[in-house]
Amino acid sequence: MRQMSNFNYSTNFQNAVFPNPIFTASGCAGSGKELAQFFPLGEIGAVVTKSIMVKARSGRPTPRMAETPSGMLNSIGLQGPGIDQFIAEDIPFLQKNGARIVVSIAGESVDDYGSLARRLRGVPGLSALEVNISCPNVENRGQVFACDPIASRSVVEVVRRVLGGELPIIVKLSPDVTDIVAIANEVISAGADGLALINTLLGMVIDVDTMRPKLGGKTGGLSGPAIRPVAVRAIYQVHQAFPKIPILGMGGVASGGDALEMVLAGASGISVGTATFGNPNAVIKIRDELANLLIERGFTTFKEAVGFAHRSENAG
Ligand code: RRO
Repeated sequence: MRQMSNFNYSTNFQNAVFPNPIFTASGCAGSGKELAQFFPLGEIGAVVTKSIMVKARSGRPTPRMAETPSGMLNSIGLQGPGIDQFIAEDIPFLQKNGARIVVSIAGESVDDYGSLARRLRGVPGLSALEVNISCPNVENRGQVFACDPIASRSVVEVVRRVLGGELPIIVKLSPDVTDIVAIANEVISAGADGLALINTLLGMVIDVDTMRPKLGGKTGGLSGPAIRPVAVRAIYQVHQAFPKIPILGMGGVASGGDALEMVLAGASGISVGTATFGNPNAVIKIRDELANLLIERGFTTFKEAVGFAHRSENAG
């Protein structure tokens, strides 16, 4: 990186401060064990853990992945060890490895989210909570809280009530809605400190030889470069409506240029997910590329660049 010493790369989500804005994306790096073989976890902004539920869960039938043009479908179905084992094993591992930790939670009911927040209250070493209300791989669409403004509000209200002001709450929204700004408005007024934009889009692939869906769960979440323009649009719209609410942007970021696009649209942090499957060092590569691009463009702090596309539009 060029002249990094004069460049302030730090970002924050409410009172959680990160030395740089490049995070893992929930679900794409587990609890960091695999990535820790490639780089010290403390070198990235934060590890966002795979969304954890109250109980252990084995997930959906295989196959659980399918390649698509410029992307992939996943149909994992919230596989995980459950909150107790996660707190006992995964958090201590991340702490020992110097990671800043954003814990992602997911539930089948509003009560589940309350229970998860209660279990996490007082756990040391956490930077923030990601409240995932937008997993597409659930048994019915009624469980995709983020598609319904009232359900979205109820989840965030309960988490806020349980946590008080203990941790910043970042709520993860779905792009599969008519008006993402309306959902953002509900969760912000219910107490969200930040938003994670976007989860995967619901998709499907049919194998023309077997003439059946390729995924065991039939449908899956579409990620990768194919969805990046959808993510940039969502970030831009939400930042325009709520310029003070920090956004963790994600969806097909594979280079510093891709990350810069999201920052200019209004993201205060960037999660890298699908790119990690092809290159386990993608998060580090993107961290360095983005810093260089910002320095080349004359920025002395990362924060000056957040939402710049809106400002230049106004100026022009
Ligand atoms: O576990 C999954 O299948 C999954 C989740 Br929780 C999510 O939020 N997004 C996604 O694409 N897959």
